[in-house]
Amino acid sequence: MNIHGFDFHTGYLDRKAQEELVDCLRQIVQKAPFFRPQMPRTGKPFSVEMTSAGPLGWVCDKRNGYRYQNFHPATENPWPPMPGVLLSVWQDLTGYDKLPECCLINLYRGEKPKMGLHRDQDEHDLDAPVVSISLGDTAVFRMGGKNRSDPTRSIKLNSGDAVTFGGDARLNYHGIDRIITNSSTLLREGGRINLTLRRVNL
Ligand code: MD6
Ligand code: FE
Repeated sequence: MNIHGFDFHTGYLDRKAQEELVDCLRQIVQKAPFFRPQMPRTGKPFSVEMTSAGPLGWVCDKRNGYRYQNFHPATENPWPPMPGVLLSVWQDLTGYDKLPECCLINLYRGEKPKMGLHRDQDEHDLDAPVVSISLGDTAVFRMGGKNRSDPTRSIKLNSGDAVTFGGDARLNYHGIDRIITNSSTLLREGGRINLTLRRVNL
């Protein structure tokens, strides 16, 4: 991959590590259930469900838009702690001197879930990379450039793949076009889970 700051680690987690991570996520989701965010202003529901772990979680609704907050929007409880294994992944892939504060958990399941072209720009610390881990069904990921109209390329993200977005690529546009149903046996209920680890505060 020749985009500076965009690193693609194919097969980063082996099957056993993926299964252990899924067990860990089940415990998180018991305490912090998936919810369906809404677009700012229009209130249109996302096709993806979300939850978070760590001191901060990313939420979005019609009234208050995109933001990080320290409690779950439905239970109003603090988010479950960041799993230690994800702190190790962060250290290994980024070597960054500050810890990630949010593990955003995206669930792609049901009728044609996708995520439109966007930039991750709600964080204050834009020097910190974003680390993404894919679990379950393969995703067709779209990688763009600094402007929405820049050329894009399509990349398949398989279960166990990790991607880091840092440096010049930190604010590049990207999205998920579609999920290839039944391409993985990892998740009993099917679908795909994506984790993104983020440092939010400076
Ligand atoms: C996803 N990923 O893979 C969506 N954001 O489901 C993202 O939006 C993303 O993969 C920032 C950095 C890496 C990512
Ligand atoms: Fe993103």
